[in-house]
Amino acid sequence: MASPIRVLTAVPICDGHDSAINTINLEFIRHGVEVVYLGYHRYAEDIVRAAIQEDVRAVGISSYNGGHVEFFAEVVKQLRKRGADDIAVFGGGGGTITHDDQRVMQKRGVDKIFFAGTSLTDMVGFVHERYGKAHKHNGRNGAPADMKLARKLTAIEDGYADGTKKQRNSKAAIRSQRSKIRNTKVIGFTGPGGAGKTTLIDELVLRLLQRDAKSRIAILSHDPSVVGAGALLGDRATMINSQHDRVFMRSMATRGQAGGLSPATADCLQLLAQSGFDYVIIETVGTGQEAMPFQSKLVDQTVLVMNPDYGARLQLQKIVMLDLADIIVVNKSDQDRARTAMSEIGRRVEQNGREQRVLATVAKRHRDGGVDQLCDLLTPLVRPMAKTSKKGQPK
Ligand code: B12
Repeated sequence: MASPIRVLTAVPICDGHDSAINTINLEFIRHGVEVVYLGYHRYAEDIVRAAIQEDVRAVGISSYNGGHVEFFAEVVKQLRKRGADDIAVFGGGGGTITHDDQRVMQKRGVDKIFFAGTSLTDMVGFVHERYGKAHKHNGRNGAPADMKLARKLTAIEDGYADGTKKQRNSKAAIRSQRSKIRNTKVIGFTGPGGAGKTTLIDELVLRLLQRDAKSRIAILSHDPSVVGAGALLGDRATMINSQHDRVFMRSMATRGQAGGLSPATADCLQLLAQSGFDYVIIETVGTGQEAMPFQSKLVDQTVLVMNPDYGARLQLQKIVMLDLADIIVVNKSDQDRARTAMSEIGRRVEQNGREQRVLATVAKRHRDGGVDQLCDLLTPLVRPMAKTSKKGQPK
């Protein structure tokens, strides 16, 4: 089976009209398209970086607040400048984009504008017809590193989709690939949907970027899908700090695999780790009580992110990751139930008799002390704020 069509959608800077694109996203997904949604109020530069890293076939822009002629043309220009002229640009903006505007925009390289009154069926049909076939890359050696890496990740995903690649999930295979990538720290984030994993990762990325002016970070973010179907790959819409040239982010659909990751995750992880990143962060889909996504030493450290509101205390006995995670984060700890949650979870992991840390965070809050602590725990060797003993040795 061929991989689904991947497109990226976004709303331009200074524009909060996201209702149209949300409707269009859902329709694309229902018709087998993997949609990487970047959200609203986005710079042309962020759209172009994301489109290249995600290796999408086209970028769909929904614009209502004016400036569309310049904005669409800027996206086309920057894509061309970065050698990604095979990524098409299309979109709409109801009555705010006139037919005269469209003529100018098409002269500047925009593929297609949809006007008010076009049916969703017509738009879906256009995407399938125009972007249904994979890019023919021109194989230029000068392609930027991000683009080369993005295309290799696509090739891995395609290999699993068409059956030419089989999952290497044996413990020995994973151990051998991990031993080749010692310089990269791999951190796995998991936890139920809505606990704030993506926001927490974004805040962690901010700290990692600030602490080491040269560090490069990769993020592999997963969202659920069934085999051959579409998916909303929406984690980028939450990311603010991760829209950065030192961050390479890739959104992956699970494509039918249960447990929180994709069949291609281990191979993609290996490729990223061999590509010189200092940190690779893996985010699973929102998981259930039984999930154990990071088996066989796939990652160096695991972080379980929880909501303070998980139900009765008995529920904690059933969450397998509470036995396995290195760090348990109770996010949204500004909520009333957080103190109880911290104490119940603390007592639950005490029973495991191994070194596990329980932290409270409010990831949505700027400069949150809990997120600082998490960053310290994950980066003990580079931490400039490390507490030292009297002898000057790190504690
Ligand atoms: C809904 C709406 C809002 C909602 C937005 C809710 C939301 N979260 O999106 C609210 C009430 C919040 C709002 C606020 C504002 N709005 Co308003 N809003 C609209 C409205 C009524 C509809 C837009 C819409 O969603 N249409 C539904 C879509 C599905 O249909 P469509 O627009 O016809 O689009 C078709 C195609 O173009 C295509 N399409 C659209 N996008 C894309 C993208 C892709 C990839 C593809 C393939 C196709 C495609 O899909 C449709 C197919 O039929 C328009 C007026 C209008 N009738 O268009 C004003 C309008 C866009 N808003 C306007 C203004 C001025 C504002 C405000 C600045 C008002 C204010 N002073 O506060 C704020 C700005 C908010 C912000 N943060 O940016 C103006 C813009 C004027 C301009 N550009 O010159 C408009 C045109 C109203 C007007 N006539 O004055 N707005």
